[in-house]
Amino acid sequence: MTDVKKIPAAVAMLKVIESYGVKDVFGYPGGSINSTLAALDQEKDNINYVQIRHEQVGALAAAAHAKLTGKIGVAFGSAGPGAVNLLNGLYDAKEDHAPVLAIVGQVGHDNMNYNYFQEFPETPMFSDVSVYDRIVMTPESLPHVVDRAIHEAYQNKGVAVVVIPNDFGFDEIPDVPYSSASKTYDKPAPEPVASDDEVSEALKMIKNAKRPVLHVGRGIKGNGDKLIELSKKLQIPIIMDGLALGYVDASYEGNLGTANRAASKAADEILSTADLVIAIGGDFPFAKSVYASHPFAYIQVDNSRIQLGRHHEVDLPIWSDSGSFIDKALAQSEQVAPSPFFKAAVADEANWKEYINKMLNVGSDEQDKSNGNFMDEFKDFGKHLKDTITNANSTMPVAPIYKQINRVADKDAVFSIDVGDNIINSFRYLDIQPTNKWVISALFATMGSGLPGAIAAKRAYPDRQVFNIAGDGALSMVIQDLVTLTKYQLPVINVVTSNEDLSFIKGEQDDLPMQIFGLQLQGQSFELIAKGMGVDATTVRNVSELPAAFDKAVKVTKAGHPFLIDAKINQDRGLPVEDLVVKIENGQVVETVSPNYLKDKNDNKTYTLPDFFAEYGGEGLLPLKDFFDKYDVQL
Ligand SMILES: Cc1ncc(C[n+]2csc(CCOP(=O)(O)OP(=O)(O)O)c2C)c(N)n1
Ligand SMILES: [Mg+2]
Repeated sequence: MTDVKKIPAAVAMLKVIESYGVKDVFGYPGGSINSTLAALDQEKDNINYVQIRHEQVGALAAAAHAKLTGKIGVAFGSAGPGAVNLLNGLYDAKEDHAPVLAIVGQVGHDNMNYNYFQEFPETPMFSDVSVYDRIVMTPESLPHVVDRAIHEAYQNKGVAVVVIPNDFGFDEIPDVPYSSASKTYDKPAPEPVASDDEVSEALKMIKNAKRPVLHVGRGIKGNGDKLIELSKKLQIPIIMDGLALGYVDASYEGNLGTANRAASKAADEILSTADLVIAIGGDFPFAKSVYASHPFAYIQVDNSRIQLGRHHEVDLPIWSDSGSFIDKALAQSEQVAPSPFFKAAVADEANWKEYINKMLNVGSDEQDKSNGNFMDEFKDFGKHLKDTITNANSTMPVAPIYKQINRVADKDAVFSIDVGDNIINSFRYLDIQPTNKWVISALFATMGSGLPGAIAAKRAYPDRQVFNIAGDGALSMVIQDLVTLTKYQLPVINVVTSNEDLSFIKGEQDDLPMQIFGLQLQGQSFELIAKGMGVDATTVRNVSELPAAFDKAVKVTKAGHPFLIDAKINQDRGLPVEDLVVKIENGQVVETVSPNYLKDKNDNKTYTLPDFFAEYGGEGLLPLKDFFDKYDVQL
């Protein structure tokens, strides 16, 4: 018998990972993960080690990679603190059902269970976050366990954790083929299909409804055009969950955008008056709020059985993929006559879009007030500290920044959007088309996800333009990884909306029985920080300076280098559509501003809806009733 060639077990592990098409592994070294690093060195022609500066960034990048590409993301960290730091990103993957493999270091097997330095039982720590969580027991089983882990992460849409006693990774094992699921894991499973009877029952309910609404989530991916066809044919307005953004053409007049807080006024208003909601393929994390206004009938279509009935009592649950449900609904229905409710919804949304357009263009006619290069001004650090580093009462509104992003964004740009007001603002102002890709920490909603998402995006799509759009609080949480953009020359356009505030939380505190507390952030110059890390940058304080800053960002990034724009913006709250309360009483629409919002207004004047809109520059916005009256909507 010929001798079988032997290779280190960690190299065998990497060969398994490579067989699934993985190109990048995000991680950070430590004593207990050295055997994996040695293997990454040995395999460097076949797989890339991407060194991030904090394990949470690696895990968030792996999660973002999985969300953007649909393919497994891989992150690693060492035992103890490295493992703990991974958790934030792994929870993000768990919550957004992203397949991620986490390779976690452990002390050598002969030191385990002796309370050795940095040793502690890791599997219990990862048990909640994972769909698969194993410690490797022999060097020979390492490739097998990793193969299973990847397969489980894909099948169960979550995090698989493999803890490796460090010495096992160095041990030589026979270089033999091992059973691998890499050839079969991505074969599509048959999709459930709605029956003809279920579809005709749904169509009957729609026919009997006066105010039906389509509420769609990310399950609509790939079927946005069909949905629009159905919306036109049956005269039903579309409301989206945030994750459906980009999947349904935003310029279609019957697409009202998203509901809840990061929302369009029309979406919230119209949903509050629906007598039938047809929900398709969504997780709807805010169902408890957005469905609370009043009773309505509910049809739910989902390709995952476990989702059915999760958000609302279901009158008609349909276990089906969205495309085949819509195909059948189109085939089995007739064109419906123009409906007053649909017309009113379209007009309401058009009115909102006019407002959005107005906000995007605020200050466009401003003269350029820039006074030279910021770095030139920065000669006397102490003297200029207040004026040049902080936003020093900046009055620049946020919306014109999005106008610039929309202006310079390539058709297939990738947007990584961090948590904070930028979620609300990007849902309202960012032009996300089906040709774009975008990523957020949706359900876990962790601050600091923007930069890791941009790193992952640029690694996965080197030829596409990538934006990281982050608040000052959010970027600060992962700011050390700006240097990762330099290290790997990842030409990301970073846009920081610096308001020296945790504005998203301020909006919440504003509506609570409390003073605003604990939210003010110390100002800092992101331009200087970025430059200190090798990322070219500029500071912008006026709308008139924005076009030049964005032109420069495009120029620098097209030349292959990262860029950062520190946009010093004001602290204004965006129009809080969530404070509008719409009810139907005695056959009339009654729309008011929530008492939580009004509590601070202790003047005795009556406060009307136009007063509310005007506070946010929305003088042209009209109450829902105007549209219902105009089109004679029956209630
Ligand atoms: C890790 C983490 N900590 C706290 C929060 C709660 N939180 C959500 S948004 C937000 C404020 C974000 O501030 P910033 O990034 O400055 O954006 P802004 O809202 O000011 O535009 C906070 C504190 C969170 N989501 N994630
Ligand atoms: Mg902020």
